Amino acid sequence: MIFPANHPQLLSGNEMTQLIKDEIRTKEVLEWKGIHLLHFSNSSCSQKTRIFLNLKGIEWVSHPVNLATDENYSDWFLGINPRALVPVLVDDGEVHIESNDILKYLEKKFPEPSLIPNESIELISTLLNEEDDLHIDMRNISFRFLFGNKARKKKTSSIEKLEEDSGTIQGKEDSHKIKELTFFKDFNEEGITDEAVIQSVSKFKKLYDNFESNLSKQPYLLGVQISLLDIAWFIYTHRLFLSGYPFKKLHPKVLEWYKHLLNKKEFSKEVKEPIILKAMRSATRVQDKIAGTVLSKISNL
Ligand SMILES: N[C@@H](CCC(=O)N[C@@H](CS)C(=O)NCC(=O)O)C(=O)O
Repeated sequence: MIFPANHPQLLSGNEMTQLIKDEIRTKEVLEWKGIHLLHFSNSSCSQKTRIFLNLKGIEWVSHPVNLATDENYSDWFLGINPRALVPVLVDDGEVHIESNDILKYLEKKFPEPSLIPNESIELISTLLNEEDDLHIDMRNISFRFLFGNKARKKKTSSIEKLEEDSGTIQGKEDSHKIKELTFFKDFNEEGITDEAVIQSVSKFKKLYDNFESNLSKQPYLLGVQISLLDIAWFIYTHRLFLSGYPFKKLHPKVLEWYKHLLNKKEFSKEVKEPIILKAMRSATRVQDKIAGTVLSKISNL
């Protein structure tokens, strides 16, 4: 597959998720020059964005936002993303949110090396929407099996703050915010239930069955060359792998592809697990083993 360098069909700037200048309440970012990324070390969408930046060799300024202390609910952060989510890209004072839109924007600005092949733009956009639609499913798995069902409880004050925030996106009240609020309210109340795990895992399994057949014919998800789709799915696969999803048994080709990507430094350095998270994951795994509630058992895989 040939990957041309220019992308005339990529979305134009105003079709992407970019805040209008007047919507940016944290005015200091208007003065920032160059590429700045607001991100969190262990956030999957931030990891995806950082791997993309690494592969492109783009220079960027790092602004860590600590999700563990709800820093994303500060007035400062809500002033650049009223959804209270990372990552956020600031490029010469312009504010872009939504990781897949950020990456499409960067692809257009930095076409080499190509990570969105011209002939696959529509396909990639569709598949990236599918990936984004699974974000809450990914959260269900991560929160249940990696962070433990109690560890990421959201402060009521943070939930109320997001509920009351009046920030808009592209001139409109944000319809996505309700999804975030619902997730965290439900999570605070009952954690991630077995039922939620079963449903989320079955969605992933269906997609991995397709990937398994693609990857038995070609090295990367879209062909012979690495693309943004590989980066996006590498991150999900990494999370599922650490959560105990049985790749070896169900999707050996996917496992091979994942390990091949993990061997690349641009990938491995972004998913390095901090000791504290590794300890939380191990403790969760031990408890699950004792209770007979590991992922494969709950999901009957
Ligand atoms: N669709 C969004 C999802 C972003 C998202 O959910 N980010 C998570 C981290 S991966 C976040 O900021 N969560 C806030 C929290 O946990 O408080 C994107 O692709 O950028």
